[in-house]
Amino acid sequence: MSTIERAEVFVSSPGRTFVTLRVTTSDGVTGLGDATLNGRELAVAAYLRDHVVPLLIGRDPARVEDMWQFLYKGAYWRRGPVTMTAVSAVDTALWDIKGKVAGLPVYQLLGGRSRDGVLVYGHASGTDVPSLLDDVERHLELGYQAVRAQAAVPGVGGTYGVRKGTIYEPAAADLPEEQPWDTEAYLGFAPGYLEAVRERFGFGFHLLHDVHHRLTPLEAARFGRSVEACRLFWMEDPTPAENQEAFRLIRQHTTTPIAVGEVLNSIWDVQHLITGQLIDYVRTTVAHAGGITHLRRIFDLAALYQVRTGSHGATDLSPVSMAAAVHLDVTVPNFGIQEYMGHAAETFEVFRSGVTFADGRLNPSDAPGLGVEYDEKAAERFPYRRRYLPVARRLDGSVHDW
Ligand code: CS2
Ligand code: MG
Repeated sequence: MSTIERAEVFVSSPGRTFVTLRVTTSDGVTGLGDATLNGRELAVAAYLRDHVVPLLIGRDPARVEDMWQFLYKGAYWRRGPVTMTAVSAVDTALWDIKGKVAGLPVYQLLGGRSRDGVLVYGHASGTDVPSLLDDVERHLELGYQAVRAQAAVPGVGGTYGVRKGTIYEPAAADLPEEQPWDTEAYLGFAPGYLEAVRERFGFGFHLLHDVHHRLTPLEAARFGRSVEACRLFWMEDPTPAENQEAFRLIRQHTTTPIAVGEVLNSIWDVQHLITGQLIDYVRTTVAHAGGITHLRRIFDLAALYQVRTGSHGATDLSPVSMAAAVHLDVTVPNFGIQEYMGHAAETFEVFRSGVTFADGRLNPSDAPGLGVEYDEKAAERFPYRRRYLPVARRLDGSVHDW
């Protein structure tokens, strides 16, 4: 029987910081997992190196479900982003190994294709409405059939989601950048630029928007109602999701679809949202919600309630978890859409991925496993850089949800 012989944790910053787990079996088969948690990367690296890796050595890599239960229940302390990102990385690496041993791409182990490609959405943004419209046009010309639109709110510096340069990266400073936030200014401005997108480009593509946890439930209800004529594919994270019941109030006032879940990391964190049909898309990911094994459970629960998938796919999810996401997306019956923000060129000097983009869709590699390679030699050229996500403060100086 093959056993796990080695498990290495790599922290490198090619374009941005990533934490990558590589598991190697006694037969020399390797598997990769993404253990990146934006702004808290070293916490997961330490959790893996100091607490998880010693448990992996000598175990059977084929026992993926057993390993998941062993790491989840064996920790005693339940859930949380650090623990679940570490569990996710191990799980993903074992699925990669399982595919390589079977000589099959992971999606074939998950039931085979249900669709010919994975619909994705890209991120259009602008410092003002004209530059946003130009960026939406650029994405449509690139073949995207779905585009997220975010614009800076006049007078509110550092508004969420506005790209600086070619790749959007919010974790840009060695200490948290403190950004002002003004809900009234946002509520008075954002509906207008979403209407401007529809006026300029029509309804022949999906338009998405990320509120990014910034509103109270009633403000979110007001926002959702104000943009109903824009026919959004979804409004994302309209209010913080710790209080899952809060979404019922939003639901009572607007038919704008709701997407939640990127900051959540277990089926229990989205259970009420799904079973109460309080959301339309669940955004949990391979990287943060327990890997392929647990994310499949979340997606299957969602399918019972006609909630579709809409996994997070920002730059801080590495090409490893993006590849795993596409393997899962291409198989699940209740797939909705996959976020695809892309990565910097330096990232692909370290990660070689077989995922392909064409006509607004992604497809997984047909290589055995996930179809991703990690070049640790190249990674040495990109030493770790500490970066924090910003912190938002209201105009009175009090901390707000960023
Ligand atoms: C955003 C993310 O892509 C999204 O939907 O919410 O960019 C998020 O801000 C980052 O992933 C945080 O690291
Ligand atoms: Mg988001």
